[in-house]
Amino acid sequence: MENTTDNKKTVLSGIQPTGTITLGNYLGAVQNWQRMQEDFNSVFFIADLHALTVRREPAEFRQTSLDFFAQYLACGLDPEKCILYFQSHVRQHAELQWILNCNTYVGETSRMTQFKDKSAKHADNINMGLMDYPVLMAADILLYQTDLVPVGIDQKQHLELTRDIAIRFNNRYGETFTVPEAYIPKEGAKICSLQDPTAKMSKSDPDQNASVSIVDDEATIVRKFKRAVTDSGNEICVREDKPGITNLINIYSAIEHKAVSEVETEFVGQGYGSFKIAVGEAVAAAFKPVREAYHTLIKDKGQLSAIAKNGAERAASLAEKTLRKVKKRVGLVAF
Ligand code: ATP
Ligand code: LTN
Repeated sequence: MENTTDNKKTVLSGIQPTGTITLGNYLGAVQNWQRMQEDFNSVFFIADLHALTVRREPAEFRQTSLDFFAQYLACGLDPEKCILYFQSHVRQHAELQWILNCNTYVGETSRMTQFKDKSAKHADNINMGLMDYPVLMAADILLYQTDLVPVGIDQKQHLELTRDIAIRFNNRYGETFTVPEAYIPKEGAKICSLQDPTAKMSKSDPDQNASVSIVDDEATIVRKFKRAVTDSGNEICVREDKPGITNLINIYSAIEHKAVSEVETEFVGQGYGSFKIAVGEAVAAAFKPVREAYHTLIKDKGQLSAIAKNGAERAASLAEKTLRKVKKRVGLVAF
């Protein structure tokens, strides 16, 4: 990553540390990051500053953030192959955000869908951070001269704003930032809730049966799939009027790396009941090594802190290069 003479593109992404990593986050995001770290200069962080836009209980938030870091590692993100750190440990993120704030219009952030949704959901706490969330995200991305940002479809609008900010800054002050592109996977872009297959699986869903965590035990995973809401009829195929079965087929296909048509053939003539168990068992088997690795990693705080500190140092030295350039461009005095 520090080798700037290579021709590799830079990839960056993050997740807010709330709850635990779900099957949706895994198939939509982390599984792709793990693949991408082999071929790209990769930067992955815990978006803990972003998570402060909603009120958190401090002790619980600290623990969840640490758990999340161990889960990143358990999913196969390798500190030898990518830079892993906590956003709050690299002060350049917040510093660049201020300068970008002064180059972003209130009208641009207040029209973001996520801001409107979250304002409605947290009507008693519409804080400045909630509206400024996408500008911090732009700072995260632009600090590392990122080419590609692997995210689910819900983050596309924030990526477009990031591009607008970068282009505007470059036009006003001269070429400074790489203009990034969103990388939205075809498979796994939207895994749906097991209880409402028309809605996205979400880690903050209060219904425990709606989502599957990567650290759920085998019996829990199979039980959640057995209880998954399915559709009328008994045919196992992808169809618009069968959102429940379609979601289960998509999950099985993504986890087993099989084409959807292959999955449909495999289960011809079988009932919903046995199919649900098969999907549950496949997910449980795939997550078993992840869960085991997580339980080992979380016991070793020394190792986690060493990896996070090293990641933050490497990230800060890259980020500082961009930040220094930005400060010079806007006319701040430097000695
Ligand atoms: P929350 O419930 O806290 O809003 P979330 O589960 O929706 O969380 P995010 O933190 O918003 O997840 O997203 C983390 C990453 O995972 C993003 O790249 C997002 O696009 C992706 N992602 C989240 N949910 C899904 C899903 N159901 N299917 C595919 N990708 C998803
Ligand atoms: N908003 C993102 C999390 C996030 C992010 C980023 C993703 C914060 N900063 C930079 C990609 C790049 C989300 O997934 N909710």
